[in-house]
Amino acid sequence: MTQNLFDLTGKVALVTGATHGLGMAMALGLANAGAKIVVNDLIDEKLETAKNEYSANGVSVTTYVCDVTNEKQVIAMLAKIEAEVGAVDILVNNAGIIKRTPIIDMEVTDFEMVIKVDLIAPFIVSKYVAKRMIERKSGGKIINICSMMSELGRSTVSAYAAAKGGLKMLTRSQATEWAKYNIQANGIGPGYFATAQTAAIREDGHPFNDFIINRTPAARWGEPNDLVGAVVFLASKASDFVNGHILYVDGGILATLGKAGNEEY
Ligand code: NAP
Ligand code: GCO
Repeated sequence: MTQNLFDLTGKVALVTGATHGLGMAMALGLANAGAKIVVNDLIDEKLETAKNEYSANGVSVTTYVCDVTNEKQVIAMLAKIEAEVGAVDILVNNAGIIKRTPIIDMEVTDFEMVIKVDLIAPFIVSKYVAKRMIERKSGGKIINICSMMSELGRSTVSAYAAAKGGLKMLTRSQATEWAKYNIQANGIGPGYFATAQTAAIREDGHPFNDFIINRTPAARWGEPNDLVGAVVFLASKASDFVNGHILYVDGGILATLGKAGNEEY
């Protein structure tokens, strides 16, 4: 019988911050591949709303209030997940924030907060998830959500780029230390996607919208569902020999210098 390399039946997937946006789309994709889904967020009301949206899509999720930057809360949440749902087999470090401010004007506290959520939190959650995978001898999957800013700089997003660049190298470090335990640590690098996080630079005729359409060979913003194939691949047996890889889902942005207008010369 042909083994279904992409079947996640019986696996427990934690997708951090997945009450909407890219996290929810990835969680729904993992559920449709058979995984049991766990979602955390900072605010219980958002989790309740999200639970209804998941249910409307035919997916039952278990939710926990947890600030992923708080080590004690993460340890407590993971213990509850293991007791109530099962030990985490697939971790998607999706939770993230961004602050768009020129370096000269950025408060140190703002820089620190972005680093805390986008880099230190994935370190914390991955550390305790991987510890249980090693103790259980279960193997597992760590998937860190990186960014174009893992490779490129852009004005006003220095903290975010520093965090996402660091997250790329944390991914490779996790792969180096954990591959021998059959834990595959990889990343997904979304291009520019239409979510709440980019609304401010995409909507109401913002000039950045035209820039991205021109800068992206696919000539469109990504839609959250564009990430489902990548996350199911990296969560499944199909990627058991893939380690430390950042899979960019960017419509071709990183493949090109870009173009001025519609020239073809
Ligand atoms: P989003 O709409 O801003 O959602 C981020 C989620 O993370 C929210 O649910 C947020 O919860 C949660 N979160 C933030 N801080 C948290 C904390 N301390 N503890 C727990 N949850 C926390 O972002 P998105 O556009 O869906 O992006 C999701 C991920 O993809 C982020 O890591 C982002 O950097 C990355 N990414 C996005 C794009 C894009 O174009 N949109 C491209 C590349 C990478 P609250 O709503 O309660 O604050
Ligand atoms: C920005 C955007 C980007 C995207 C994404 C690109 O202000 O440049 O928010 O950072 O969120 O990370 O991959």
